[in-house]
Amino acid sequence: MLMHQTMRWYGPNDIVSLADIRQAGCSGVVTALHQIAVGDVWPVAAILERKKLIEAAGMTWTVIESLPVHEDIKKQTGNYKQYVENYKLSLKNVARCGLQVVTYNFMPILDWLRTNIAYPMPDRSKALYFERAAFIAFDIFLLKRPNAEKDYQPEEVQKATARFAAMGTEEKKQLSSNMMLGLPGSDEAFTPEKVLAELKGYEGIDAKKLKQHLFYFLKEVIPVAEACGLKMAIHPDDPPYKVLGLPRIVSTEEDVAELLLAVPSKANGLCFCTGSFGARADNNLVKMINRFADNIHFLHLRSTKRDAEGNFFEAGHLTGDADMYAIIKEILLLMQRRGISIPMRPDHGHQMLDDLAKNTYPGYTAIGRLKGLAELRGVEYALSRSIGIKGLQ
Ligand code: CS2
Ligand code: MN
Repeated sequence: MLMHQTMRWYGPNDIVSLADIRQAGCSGVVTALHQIAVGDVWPVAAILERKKLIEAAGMTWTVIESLPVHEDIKKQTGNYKQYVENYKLSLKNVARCGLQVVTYNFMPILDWLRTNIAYPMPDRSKALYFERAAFIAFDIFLLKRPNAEKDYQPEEVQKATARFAAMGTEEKKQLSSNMMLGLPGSDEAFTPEKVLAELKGYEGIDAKKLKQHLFYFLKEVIPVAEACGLKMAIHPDDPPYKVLGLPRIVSTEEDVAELLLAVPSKANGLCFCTGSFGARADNNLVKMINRFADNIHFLHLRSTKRDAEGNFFEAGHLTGDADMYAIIKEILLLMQRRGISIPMRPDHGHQMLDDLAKNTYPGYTAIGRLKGLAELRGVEYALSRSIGIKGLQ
């Protein structure tokens, strides 16, 4: 068995077409109904309409990314019980339409964060970059989060102060807009005022409390997923640690072990993202794949390059800190053991070649992801032959 090759597609408005995805060698598409407000039920008609588009392009839609979790559920405020019921109904509807894997994440308020979404690489392609000093400067001097400096070491505050003093108006504007990028697939950006207001809603919610809210959510929805043959796949935090004073609770091996234990079921699964987990040096990716093998239902393969200052950028899929050879080997062995083909997508690609002249969604260019997927496919092909696994899918 080999990985089921897919790519994320942001729907009919995506500058990347379904034909591009198919020509990149994919047989599957990962997408979501981004036009439906977070928390509302996904109607069967809308699911089937999207499914039909993908099948007409000669591919299958098996993985949803994401069926988003409403903030009220994460905070257990407002109509959270109704939103949980809506989530269950959406699960039943997607199962009725033949979908199999549902990705989601439990990051409070914001989603993945980068300080620079056009970081120049030596070959003049552009990457996503997280620069710690710039991030802290944004938190203290642009977002102006009350008491933000208390979350950092004095020398880090000094570095951020110097970094901010060296920024021109344009760079400060760009930093703010990068940090306020909307949820993947939504074109409505956050504003610092909105984030500050939302942050208030998390006062008193520490990692322990947020985990309780996640485990409550899982106890409610996993039995429904199980009953309709769906696999839930939670995506880890990106970056994988506390940001803007907000707890992030799916960052480490122990976080994953706890949430899988909260509701022991194959349906309570993981989207193993080597980029998100790999942004921490203390996450041993191969060990985690081995430990959570039976609950890995979706793979994001990408590789970040970290430095000692806590900065990281998206390296090429084979040239970052993630040992892609060992990772893909572990995945091949676990797929043989389980007798299944796990869907995989090349996460984040560089902006390169013709895409440099296009207005692409950061990290989701056609050519950069095609390059990454081709490299990953090559590693899988060579490994599968060397460990005696038959043929390419
Ligand atoms: C990416 C994101 O951050 C990542 O690794 O895969 O697009 C991620 O998929 C979303 O932020 C959460 O699903
Ligand atoms: Mn990912």
